Amino acid sequence: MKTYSIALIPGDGIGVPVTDAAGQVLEAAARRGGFALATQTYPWSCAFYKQTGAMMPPDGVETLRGFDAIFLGAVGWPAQVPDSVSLHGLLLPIRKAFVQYANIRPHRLLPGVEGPLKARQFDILCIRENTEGEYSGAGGRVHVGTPDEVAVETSIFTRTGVERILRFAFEQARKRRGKLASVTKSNAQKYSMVFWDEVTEQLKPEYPDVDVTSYHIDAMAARMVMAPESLDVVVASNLFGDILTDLGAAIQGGLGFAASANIHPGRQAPSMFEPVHGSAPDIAHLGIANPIAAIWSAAMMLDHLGEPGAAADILAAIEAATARGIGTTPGKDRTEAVTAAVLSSLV
Ligand code: GGG
Repeated sequence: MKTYSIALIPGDGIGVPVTDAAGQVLEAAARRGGFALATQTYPWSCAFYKQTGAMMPPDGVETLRGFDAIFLGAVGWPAQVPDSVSLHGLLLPIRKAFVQYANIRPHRLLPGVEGPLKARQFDILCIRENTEGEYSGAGGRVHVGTPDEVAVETSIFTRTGVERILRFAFEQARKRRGKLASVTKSNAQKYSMVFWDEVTEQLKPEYPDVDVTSYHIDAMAARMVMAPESLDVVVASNLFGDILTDLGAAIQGGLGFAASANIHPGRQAPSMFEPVHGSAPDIAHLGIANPIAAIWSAAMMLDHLGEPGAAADILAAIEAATARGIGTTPGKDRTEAVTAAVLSSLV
């Protein structure tokens, strides 16, 4: 029987219950699909940081390298560890080390989910550059705590990095409805974003079947609210993609529905799957975290691993649950109730 090795990092807060839910669903889908999952759990988190002084061990990345995929819950517990430390200590190093340069985030309304917009029929695939740009971590501070203090944070855009994410987005558009929106702020950011626009123009002739339009980030934010049905694939830099996909999550009904995949397209290293949401300390102990984003991310993982049938089964099970009104309203249903509803379609 085919067995896939999965490194599971529940992380902090609601990362723990939602990865548990996703794990139960993955097991059920594997049984049904005739394959197996060999899961190894790692306790890397802010609690781990408090004990050891690091978010993961020095050989953490090497430990993960041999797995077929990584499944992550959420990172962050700001009351104990500054968010900048936890993010740069776990999630961002994994994305960079395994060159998971394509962060894929689907935004559409599940059956039974109202969402805040009148628009009902949008289906957007956001592609976020995931390894450089504004989250490159290059910078520093001098004269700290004095009136002369200076903080510098440098965005890094390489031709390799920009070209590969744009090519990935063109390919995705080609597989979908053939429309690509490339997002920058090239009127204000006259080096990096003008460069991004230029690379988009340079690649255009190679994809004559894709209708590509460049937008400024502010105009795209408005469009995602006013005319989301006009969008197909949206590609943006690391920071812009991070922000736009929280907006995407909002229009699909909330962060509890927003799934994501951090893909290493070359497949020489593991890809990582995670819900878009963070650790949500305010609701972490209430038992009401919506596991749908994590379960949908698990479906994306199976699709990536070569089990599209099992992935489709999970998505259908999510849709059957939400169509019955389960998991559709934030805080209404308990995590176990939503998980049980999804599992009931996978027996
Ligand atoms: N589910 C992973 C998580 O904790 N996300 C919260 C977050 O702030 N992520 C930052 C990022 O995606 O760059």
